[in-house]
Amino acid sequence: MMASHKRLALAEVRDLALTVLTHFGLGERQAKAVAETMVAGERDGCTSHGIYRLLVCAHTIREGKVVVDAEPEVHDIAPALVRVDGKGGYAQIGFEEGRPILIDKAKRCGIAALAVNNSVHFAALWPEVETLAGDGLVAFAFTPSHAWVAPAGGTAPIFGTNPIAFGWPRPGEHPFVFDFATSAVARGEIELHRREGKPIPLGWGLDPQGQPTTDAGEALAGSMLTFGGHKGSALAAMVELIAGPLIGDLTSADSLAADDGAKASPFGGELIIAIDPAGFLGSAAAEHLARAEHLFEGITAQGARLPSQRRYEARTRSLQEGVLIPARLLDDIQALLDK
Ligand code: NDP
Ligand code: PYC
Repeated sequence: MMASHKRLALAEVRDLALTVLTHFGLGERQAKAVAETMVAGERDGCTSHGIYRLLVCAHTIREGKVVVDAEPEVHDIAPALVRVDGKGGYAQIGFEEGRPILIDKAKRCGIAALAVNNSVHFAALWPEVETLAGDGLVAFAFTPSHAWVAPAGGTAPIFGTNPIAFGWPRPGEHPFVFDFATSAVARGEIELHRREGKPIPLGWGLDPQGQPTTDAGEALAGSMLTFGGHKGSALAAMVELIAGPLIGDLTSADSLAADDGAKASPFGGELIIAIDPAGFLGSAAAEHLARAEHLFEGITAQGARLPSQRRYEARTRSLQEGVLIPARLLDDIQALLDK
């Protein structure tokens, strides 16, 4: 094992996360839900959204940007629509509250959407689409963040890192899931490069003067770039629109303005859409889902891998062996408990 890393069992990661979150005054329900997403991030090798985020949560709570005892409020607004007002708490409990209603509506109407509003969001989206796909639904999730990303052809931040996640149910297999930022990479990944003093590849960001940079700190101070040039830029704009104004919530620019220099996690909304294959297909759904498997076979037969394959493999390993956490990160997390 690398001396710079320590191996922890997942139960130890969970205990550490709960200890820190409750130390900062986060209520029990939120602490549990938030800790679970961090454990899932570490377990699946998604370290930019694992327990590194304890540093971010501690700061966000200390800045007074989270309602620590928030209780989400459900608004059942239409047969296929549900809105959950997160009341200023973390988005995880908004999703937790809305999920069973979304599933029920999707199964009754064939398609349904959940808007989680007024929430603090720092998390990866794959846990949500994966669980919905596990319930047999095709799922999409979108959320804006803070205005950190320049549009293609521009040099000033306007978009958030705006992730898009998709989940597809597979009989007898883990769901097919992808989840990525519409920026070249998540901001958390650039933060991790900065912490480790590592350069970033060209194409991830511009310095404050609008010039390409390999310096993580300069890119964080300047602007991040979208993936795929104008294509990622258009998708980032779509996420702003459908998970901002469409659901009556903030854009990434609004979120950054509301942050007012606190450097806390983004605040706003998330849109989750669920489709029941049986809505279109009725009793033929199983036959068509089985047909979809040919697509996955066609990908893997070429030696290419499916998105989430790495994650599922990491999960199997972590459940047996635990996870390696950088010793410096553990020190920084422990130091939070002295504050
Ligand atoms: P990546 O660029 O690492 O891309 C992630 C996705 O692409 C995963 O589904 C991954 O699967 C898949 N993938 C990667 N390499 C391959 C490959 N060679 N073949 C097939 N599939 C591949 O992620 P990002 O840095 O863009 O985003 C990381 C996380 O950050 C996301 O979970 C996102 O939700 C989160 N995020 C959250 C935000 C928020 O506001 N809450 C904002 C921005 C990002 P695998 O996991 O198996 O490698
Ligand atoms: O890594 O880009 C990111 C991010 C923003 C909000 C949560 N994660």
